[in-house]
Amino acid sequence: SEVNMPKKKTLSQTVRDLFGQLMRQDPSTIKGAETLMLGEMLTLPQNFGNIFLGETFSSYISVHNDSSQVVKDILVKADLQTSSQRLNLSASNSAVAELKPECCIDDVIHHEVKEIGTHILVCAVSYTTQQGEKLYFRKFFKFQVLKPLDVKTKFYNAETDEVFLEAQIQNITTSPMFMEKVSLEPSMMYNVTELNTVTQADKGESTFGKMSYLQPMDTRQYLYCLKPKPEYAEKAGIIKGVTVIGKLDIVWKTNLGERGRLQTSQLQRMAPGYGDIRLSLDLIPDTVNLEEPFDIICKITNCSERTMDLVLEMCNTSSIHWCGISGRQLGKLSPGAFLSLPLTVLSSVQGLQSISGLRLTDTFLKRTYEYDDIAQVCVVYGQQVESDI
Ligand SMILES: *[C@@H]1O[C@H](CO)[C@@H](O)[C@H](O)[C@H]1NC(C)=O
Ligand SMILES: *[C@@H]1O[C@H](CO)[C@@H](O)[C@H](O)[C@H]1NC(C)=O
Ligand SMILES: *[C@@H]1O[C@H](CO)[C@@H](O)[C@H](O)[C@H]1NC(C)=O
Ligand SMILES: *[C@@H]1O[C@H](CO)[C@@H](O)[C@H](O)[C@H]1NC(C)=O
Ligand SMILES: *[C@@H]1O[C@H](CO)[C@@H](O)[C@H](O)[C@H]1NC(C)=O
Ligand SMILES: CC(=O)N[C@H]1CO[C@H](CO)[C@@H](O)[C@@H]1O
Repeated sequence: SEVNMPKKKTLSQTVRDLFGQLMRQDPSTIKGAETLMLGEMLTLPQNFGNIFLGETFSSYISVHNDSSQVVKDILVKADLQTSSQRLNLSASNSAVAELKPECCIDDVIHHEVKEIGTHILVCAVSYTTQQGEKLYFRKFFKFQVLKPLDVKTKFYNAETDEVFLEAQIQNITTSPMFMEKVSLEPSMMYNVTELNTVTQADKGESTFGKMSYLQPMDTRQYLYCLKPKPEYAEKAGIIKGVTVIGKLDIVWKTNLGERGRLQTSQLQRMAPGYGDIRLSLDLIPDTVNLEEPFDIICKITNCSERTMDLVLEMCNTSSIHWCGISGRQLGKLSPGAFLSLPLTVLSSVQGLQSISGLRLTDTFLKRTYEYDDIAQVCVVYGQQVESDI
């Protein structure tokens, strides 16, 4: 008896012609390679080729009677041994009553690979001969599951409560790969905007162009903007510690059109520490005139659990000058509540200037909180700047 191992695909002549034609049109194909690759493909059976994490491993198992005898009670088992577990891939547990000479038992097994490293497909066949002898044999087929992509993520906290997520996805395979989908499924706290199209409005062309191929070892950066949903936005100022942002969902296809899919685990972000009192800017112009006062709106959020009595001081820096009275009392703020404070400021120096020098003092504990580099503004000389903020 014999187990004839996987024939990945059987291609009819028409399909081969069509394939060759498509290969010639495919920009990732090297000239003349279409026949070469087809040749390789048709000799695949002894070799599984590459299998990547997230793809579905499929195999055709055929048990054929090479003998001149009818055999009985044939049981075929297919197990997949990974480094951590043994999986049962058999479709059924029932034995086939008899197998006549030249006949086969056919089975197709599927398994979505979820582990990297060495996998061994173990096919075990037991049967009974006409003489009543119970026989058993096994065949092993070893293959490697490789990691297809390398994913790195970075978070950027905006001055508003928005969070920007940059996902770097690198093709680390040696086979052509077509990126079908890369999306972010946000956690329930956030709404997401994908920033990977040239024009946002019409969800137009991808920033990566029409071709969704990754060049060798190339990395692509996908960008997402996450906004806390209204019901969470108020609390955003007082969220402390780790928050769940969401997970990335990546779908690709390899050269035979097999689809692979990977989801990252929940991405987590350490919320920036705001201390007891958070000061952020709600409104600030981009560009202002030199030595001309401009208005900003500060937002002061109570992130504390204790009673405070706050006094606002405004300290001039070498370039930033605060207009108005320093040392003013701010009213009462319940926990999580915020206060909008319009302030006027001017810059005596040109260029990109940091808004700095705000001090909040808690008169109970006599503790002063310093707020420097809150935001930046571009200061220009003599030009008429539109002062809509
Ligand atoms: C393997 O799975 C099949 C289908 O779910 C089941 O019928 C069979 O009993 C299982 N075999 C073993 C050894 O668990
Ligand atoms: C966020 O998503 C919810 C639905 O999940 C929607 O009702 C709401 O308008 C969205 N908010 C923004 C700012 O897009
Ligand atoms: C992916 O990268 C490998 C080398 O790292 C390269 O050989 C292969 O062609 C790349 N795939 C695509 C679709 O660019
Ligand atoms: C912030 O909230 C706490 C808790 O209620 C309160 O005791 C404290 O006075 C508030 N701080 C300010 C500055 O209003
Ligand atoms: C800060 O600068 C402004 C504008 O030049 C000026 O009116 C104010 O007196 C300065 N404050 C201090 C404390 O020097
Ligand atoms: C009786 C009969 O045809 N037996 C066949 C079982 O299969 C082997 C291999 O194909 C043949 O050689 C036998 O003749």
